[in-house]
Formats: sequence, C-alpha cells, structure tokens
Amino acid sequence: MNAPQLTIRGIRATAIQVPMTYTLGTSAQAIREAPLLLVDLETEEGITGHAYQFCYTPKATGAIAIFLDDALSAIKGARVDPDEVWRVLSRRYLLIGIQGIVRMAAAMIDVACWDAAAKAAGVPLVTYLGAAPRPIPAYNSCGLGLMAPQAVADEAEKLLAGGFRAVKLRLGYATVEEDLAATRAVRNRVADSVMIMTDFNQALSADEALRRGRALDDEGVYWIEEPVRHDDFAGCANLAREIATPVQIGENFSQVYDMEKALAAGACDFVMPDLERIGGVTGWLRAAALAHEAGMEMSSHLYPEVSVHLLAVTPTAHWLEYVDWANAFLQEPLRIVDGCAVPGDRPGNGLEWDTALVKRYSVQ
Ligand code: SMN
Ligand code: MG
Repeated sequence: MNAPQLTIRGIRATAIQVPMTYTLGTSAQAIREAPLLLVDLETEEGITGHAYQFCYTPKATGAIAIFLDDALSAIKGARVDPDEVWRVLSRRYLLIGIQGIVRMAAAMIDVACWDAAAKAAGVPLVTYLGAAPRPIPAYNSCGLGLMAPQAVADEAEKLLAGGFRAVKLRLGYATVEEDLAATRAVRNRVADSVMIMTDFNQALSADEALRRGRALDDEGVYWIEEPVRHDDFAGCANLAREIATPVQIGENFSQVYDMEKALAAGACDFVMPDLERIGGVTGWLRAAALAHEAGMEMSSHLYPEVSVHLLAVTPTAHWLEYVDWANAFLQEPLRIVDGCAVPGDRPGNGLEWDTALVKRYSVQ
C-alpha cells in the first residue's frame, strides 16, 4: 500500500495500573489490577504509533521502559519498516535473547510501527494488511477465576450479559472434584449453546492432566487450555491423542519458532498466540501462515483491540479472547456486537489514549 514514508524520532512510555472489573484468578496467581505500559512511537512526520503491553507484574513496566530506550538508540532515524526494525532489534539482542522483558519491548515497537504505517496510509490496520474488516467471534475471558461453584456460576451469567456466547473458566483447583464442580456449576447455569473454554494455566502434571482431561471429556467444554507446563509439547501431544476435548495452547509461544516446534510435535488441536510473545504484528503474520499451512484454527490471547484486526487477516481465524482492561483508558473501547468483536474504522490499530484517564491511572 502506498503511503508516505515515516522516520522514527522517539519513543515515550507511560506506566499505568488499571482496576480490573473482574479478578483474574488463575491457578498460578490472582491478578486484581492490570499493570500496563503504553507506548507512543513518534515519527518526524508527526504521526504517532501506539501499542500497549500487559506487564503481568507492576515492576516489569520500568524494566521494559529501559529496553524501549535502549532499542531507540538502535532505530532512531530509521524508517518505520517493521520487518527491518525487527531485524535490527533481533541482531542487537541476539546474545541476551529475544525473551521476556526484551521481547516485550521489541514487540511493542513492532505493534506501534504497524500502527504508524497504517495511519500514514489513512486506513485501519486490517485494511492496511489487505483484508476486509469483519466481526470476529469473541469469548468473554474476564473473571471466572478459582472460586466457590455458586460464585463462578453467578459471574458467568454476568459475563454473558453483554451479548457474549462463550466464556473462559479457569481451572486447576486442588482436586479434580473441585474442577468438575466449578465446570458443572457453569454448565448448568448457562444455555446449552454457550461455549465454555477452560484454562489450567499449566497447573497439572502429565498424569494428572490425563485424569482431569478424561473427566472433562463428559462435561461439554469447548477446549482445555495449557493443561501442563507450556513447553512440554510431548506431554501436550500425548494428552491431545488421549482425550476427546481439543487441547489449546499458544499464549506462551515465544516467536514462531516455538509454534513450529509445537506443531511438529502434534502438541495441540488449536493455537492461540499472544500478540507480544509471538513477536508483534510481524510475528503474528508469520504464525497465521504456519497455522494456515497446518490447517489449524488460531485464536488470540489478550490485546483484543489489535487482535480484531489481525484475526481478520488470519486464514484459520477462530476466537478472539476478550478482556476489558483497556476500556479504562481508551478513547474508543472495542465494540462487541452479537457476541462478535467489531473493528473500528479509524486509521491504525484503534488504540488511542484518553489522556485524562491515562493521567488518572498513571504510576511512577
Ligand atoms: C491469562 C493468564 C494470566 C494473564 C493473562 C491471561 C490466561 C488467559 O492464561 O489465557 O487468558
Ligand atoms: Mg491462558
């Protein structure tokens, strides 16, 4: 697409902490506030690209900001060309590795570069990437953490009120009986047509995963996510062979290389890369091509605002994971209509900060 060329001038990072409407109570940890880092990639031409990072833990924001600064020293004055920027940063961080904090910084720069490029072309990111905007089926992934069965069922009802037809239930209680009780409480409360995704967040040993996976086979759940350690692809493959319910993994794929290994091992039935961990928009496009080749359905992890654009260009697009965390500071929160996420029509990836709200939630 023809667009004016842009030159990178600077990067601004703002740490914020926003309250979550629903606690994210995973088997590993309960998160009640979202620590986020907002990134503005400024260009000489006056266009600013945006990205945000969910940082998992508040201390990470400062560490990522240090690497954003470090990365800027390598790309200041360079063209906003995401492939080339990724290549330069991959070389710069070859020895430390594109992992963790370093990858977070690099991926946010990538997302912001694509945003700036789409804005320069005057079109939404989805259009810039060559697809028609379209509604993407979304499940509500807020809440449904580990709680008493009655409380989980009550929350599931609330989460469906916005027109959603699918929710994600966190599992990995101390016992299989408790997992079943939570699952049944939700299954019995919501309509039969409602999909229930489940997520163990890597809580189980290989043996326990087999036991619980077999038990869940009779409970009408749509997928079982991250049952075992995220990089135990052999364990995942064994489980995928042994149980009927589809196994879903991918939020911990670090760039497409992990995804290649997972697919080669037959580790899963579905994939759901995370925008940051897979390597930004550039990494996502590579992952989408891999999933297409493998004929595997691909969902998103977090970042629903950008993912709604990316799933529209993903040949095997499956489900968008919806969380409402960014609604606290966006000018235009992602719209959900009839259970689908709908991309906005403003140029870029749709991330425009409401500066007054950013100020309210900013932390030092
Ligand atoms: C999840 C866990 C922790 C933070 C964000 C998201 C979860 C998911 O695994 O898939 O939503
Ligand atoms: Mg998960």
